[in-house]
Amino acid sequence: MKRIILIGPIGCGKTTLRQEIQKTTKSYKKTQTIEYFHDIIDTPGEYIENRNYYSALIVSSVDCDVIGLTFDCSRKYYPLPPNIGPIFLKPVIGIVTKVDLCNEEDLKIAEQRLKISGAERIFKVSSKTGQGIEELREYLYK
Ligand SMILES: Nc1nc2c(ncn2[C@@H]2O[C@H](COP(=O)(O)OP(=O)(O)OP(=O)(O)O)[C@@H](O)[C@H]2O)c(=O)[nH]1
Ligand SMILES: [Mg+2]
Repeated sequence: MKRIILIGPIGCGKTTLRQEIQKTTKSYKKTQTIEYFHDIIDTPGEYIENRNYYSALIVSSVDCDVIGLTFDCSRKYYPLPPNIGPIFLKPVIGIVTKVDLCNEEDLKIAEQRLKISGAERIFKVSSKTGQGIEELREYLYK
């Protein structure tokens, strides 16, 4: 199993994705602080949108096997810095979320942005339709 830390903008769907991966009941709650689970670390979007919190993300990522940079493809503004991946010293994957809301062009742009931030492999998921979730689960739990 690979323990993943989900990092991405406010409201991009990290917590919903965590609930989907863990197959637990979905309940909406804004993430206020870093939340630790045996298989996933969930972080608040504010932490990557505000440089002052980078060190907290780096410290938490030490307990993980992989960094999951997450971005909602329906969103135009992209707040993740280019080439942030290497600061974590761990493999980085990109997770494009909310693909149920996006067209091919949006998907391509989201994918490119995550690659520029340092993601090596890209997963495209929807926590609403379940699209792409099994592929991600397989990658994490195999
Ligand atoms: N259409 C659609 N909506 C989604 C999807 N995933 C999450 N959402 C919605 O997006 C909103 C924000 O989801 P969260 O999972 O709380 O986002 P987050 O990244 O954890 O946000 P923070 O905790 O604030 O950083 C909620 O209203 C979700 O229902 C998805 O795959 N498709
Ligand atoms: Mg959250």
